[in-house]
Amino acid sequence: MLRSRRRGLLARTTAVAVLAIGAVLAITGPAQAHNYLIESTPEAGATLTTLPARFSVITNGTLLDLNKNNAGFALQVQDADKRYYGDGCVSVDGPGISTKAEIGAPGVYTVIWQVISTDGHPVSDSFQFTWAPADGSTTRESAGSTKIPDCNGTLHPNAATSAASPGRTASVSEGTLSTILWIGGAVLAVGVAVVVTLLLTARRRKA
Ligand SMILES: [Cu+2]
Repeated sequence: MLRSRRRGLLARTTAVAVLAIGAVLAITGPAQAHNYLIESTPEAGATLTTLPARFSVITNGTLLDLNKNNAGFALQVQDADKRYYGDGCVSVDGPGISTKAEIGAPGVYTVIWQVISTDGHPVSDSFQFTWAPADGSTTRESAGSTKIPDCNGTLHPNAATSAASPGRTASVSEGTLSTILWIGGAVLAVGVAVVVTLLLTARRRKA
């Protein structure tokens, strides 16, 4: 008798807690969305047969080019031997970034990109494509460089961590705040669940 009542109490507490945590998740969830890639030139995994004017990455939302100096943005093209192609200059336009297309010998290339999300947080990723010029022409081939392109000295790729640090700092503090809110919400939810269950039990005992 006592055991079954206790089991019922546990089941009710769990059910209420799960519902409450679900509600907390539903509220805090959307705040953590970041920009993600929806389209690129070339497409990830594609075989490129003619060189476009520009390489680009388009995300799902407006990018945050706060100082209009492209800080924190990058679009690098690298071959299998880790040589970079292009001048490293990046244009930020709404939800996307682009750079003048330059490439070397036919083969597999990696595009490395980084943007500042709508919410101020840096997001980066990479994808590969294959360069196989249709006519076998090598007239547009560039020699590439072992150094990260710095857009004619205007970027400081090796100091990228310091350039991106305002975003990173914001990311840490906002992340911590959101974690505190989340844990606070979960603790509150469990507390409410326990109180509600105890009240229900007490009422049933009286009756
Ligand atoms: Cu964020």
